[in-house]
Amino acid sequence: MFKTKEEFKYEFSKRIIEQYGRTVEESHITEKMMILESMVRDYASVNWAMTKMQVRNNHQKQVHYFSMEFLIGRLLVNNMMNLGIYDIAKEGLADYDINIHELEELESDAGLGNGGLGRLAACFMDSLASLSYPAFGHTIRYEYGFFEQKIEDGYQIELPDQWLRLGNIWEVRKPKHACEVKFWGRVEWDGQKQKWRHVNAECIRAVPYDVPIVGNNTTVTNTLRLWKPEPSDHFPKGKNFRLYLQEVNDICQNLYPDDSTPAGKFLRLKQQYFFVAAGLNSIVRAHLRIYPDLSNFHEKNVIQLNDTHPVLVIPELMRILIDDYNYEWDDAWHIVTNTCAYTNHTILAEALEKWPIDMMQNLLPRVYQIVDEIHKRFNGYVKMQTNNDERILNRVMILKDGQVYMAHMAIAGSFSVNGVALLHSNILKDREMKDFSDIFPGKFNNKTNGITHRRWLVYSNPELTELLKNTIGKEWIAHPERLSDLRRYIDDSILQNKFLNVKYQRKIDLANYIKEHNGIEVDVNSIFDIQVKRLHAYKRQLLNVMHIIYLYQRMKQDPSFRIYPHTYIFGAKAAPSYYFAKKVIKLINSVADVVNNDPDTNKYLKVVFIANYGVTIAEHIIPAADVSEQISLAGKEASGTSNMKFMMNGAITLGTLDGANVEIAERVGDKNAVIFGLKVDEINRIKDSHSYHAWDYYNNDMRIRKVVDSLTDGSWGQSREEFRLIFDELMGHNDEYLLLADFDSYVKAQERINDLYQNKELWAHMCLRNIAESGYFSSDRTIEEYVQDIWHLERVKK
Ligand code: DL6
Repeated sequence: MFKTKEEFKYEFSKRIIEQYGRTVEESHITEKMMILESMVRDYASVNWAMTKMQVRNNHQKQVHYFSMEFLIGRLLVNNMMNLGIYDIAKEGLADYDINIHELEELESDAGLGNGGLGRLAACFMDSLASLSYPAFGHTIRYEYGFFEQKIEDGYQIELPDQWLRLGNIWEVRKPKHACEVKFWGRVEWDGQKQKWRHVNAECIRAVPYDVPIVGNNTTVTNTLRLWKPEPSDHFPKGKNFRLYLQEVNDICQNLYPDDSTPAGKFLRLKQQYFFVAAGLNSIVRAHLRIYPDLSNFHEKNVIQLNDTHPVLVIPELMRILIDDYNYEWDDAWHIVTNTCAYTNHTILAEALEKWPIDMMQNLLPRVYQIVDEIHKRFNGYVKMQTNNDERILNRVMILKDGQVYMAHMAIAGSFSVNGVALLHSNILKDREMKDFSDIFPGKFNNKTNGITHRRWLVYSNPELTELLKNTIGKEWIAHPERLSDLRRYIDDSILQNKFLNVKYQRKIDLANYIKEHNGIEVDVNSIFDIQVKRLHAYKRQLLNVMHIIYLYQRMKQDPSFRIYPHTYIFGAKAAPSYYFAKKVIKLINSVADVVNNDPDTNKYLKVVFIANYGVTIAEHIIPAADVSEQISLAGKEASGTSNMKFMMNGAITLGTLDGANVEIAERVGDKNAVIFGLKVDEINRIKDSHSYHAWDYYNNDMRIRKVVDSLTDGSWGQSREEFRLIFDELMGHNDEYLLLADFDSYVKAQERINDLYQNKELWAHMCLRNIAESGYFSSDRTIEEYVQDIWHLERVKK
């Protein structure tokens, strides 16, 4: 492999000639990009093969991270940086007059996810490899990512996200590890063998595509296994061929198909079982290549269930042990419950999955039988633990009201259940899942999320990284907690100025992006106040817009009232069938149209909606932020991870005491975050006593009334009905997420930001303090906690 620039250039030109029959100069830019990618992949493959061999030969325990999503983003720069070959490649390409950044821009984001849970999985994979722990990820090889968002006339339009348009050079198809996954059919008792058989099943072949996950500054390279469905050799007798092919393809077309119809629900369940069954099959086979049986399976494998989507691992592993390897129920249960661990990422009822029993029974007849048995035995256990308390039993049952409660099965079948921030874990333990934590004391724990500082600081903000290196050296790159070395310098005025200058450069970069993509000029000296995340009512983007409307109305009404110039920036995708969320996007864009074009106010106030928010765009946006909007209703955001990315890049959190904001605020101290709004216990009191009346706020606060009225009086250039849905959500449905209750304290928090920002010295001090305290939120710390408390792994041995 190349070690010098000259070797790189030789290899690069040789491959271009061999592959495309042209010289470097003659080749097309996409050809150059694909050759560069293939060189990096091959560079990594030696370590990849070695890692697999070392783990196997040393009989090491591995973690298998099962997740419906891995939002890995682009890999080219990440892999080159992690391998330490970025500079060689950059300089070698420059000799050919190729700007490496132009090649980087051609890579598409691997869109195998849609939000925090998927990006967390990707950060975890990066940290696992970089800390040299053996790990596998399992998911589906989706043909299309979540969706590509375009904004037309202010509305969100969804287009297919063709992330595989240029192929995916990182993946390696591994047909030898393919297996069959069975759906439909029925079960019958085989009296001779004394066991159940799944007959008349429709088989679908699962073929793995492996992607190397390259660690930083280590030879360890792990695997992300993407499962692709293909037609089976055992073609279902009598089935229409085209229909069968269609059904096979459907499994991997999209992440989260619309589940508002039974067909959509079936498809989601099919997807889940497909990758769970395939993943388990490959783990079991790999285990049996080393050990004579599966009795020590749990000593060599731990399976982390990323939310409820992969929870079918529990009955499927039981099925494999009992049906395929003749284990007795209790022995199988012992293995399963010592293998599986479950992470909960949300308490929102709609995200805690339940599947209709008849659906599971039809699609997965043998698996369902096992679920039923788990349910019965779990009931017995609960009765024993609770002195036959029927009320508790009713609340925790796995099968009830004709549905399978996946979270309940996850808790029953795992040895560990964790939340993703302290507050969230406590809410699970003390409120939402209290019955379970009483039944299983000790099973519940917290693992506060983290983000990989390599992607989110080192690679995406090289200017800040350079400044940090020049100030505190580079130990923090391998040991992010050492960012705390910065504490000593946060009052150094030279450093403060340098930091403000770096921020300014990044704001110019973002301003250029906005000019190019939105056609809006923004003032680089204004406060860049940014809210980027999925669009959801509980995240309260609407509160942010309401505040903008209030500022605009007040400036229009009172020429003596002016704010420090502010650019409010949003980025958010709304689920295609989530009408309220789509209306909020339309509202943001409609308000932007009016505000940005009003010469009375547009020196002070601009609003920008950046379309198609995703990993790559985030890498531009986050380093440019002055203010990080984290304004969910307290208790609803499990953790949040953009809050950590912003903090690490020196933005000030403007947030509620929700999710990991609580820990951020604790670490940076009251003075270095701007916290507002109702706290969880206050909200619980309000909700429990049904004492909240949105109309009282409307009637008693003129600001609120004017803002709310503007939704239906045509202020935003629309018909009066355009935003009726939003009005109804607030006033008709009594403002479920308490926006009106938090409005006043949000206005005050924004005023504090205004004041603080104008004191440059103080502001820079605050930003640097945030960076200095952000090491805790590296996913390296999170992974070490998972390793110590749950997974019990050792680093890959040579
Ligand atoms: O844990 C990762 C991430 C949290 O940071 C967010 O607070 C939480 O909303 C998100 N949860 C999901 C839930 N998806 N489902 N189901 O994405 O997880």
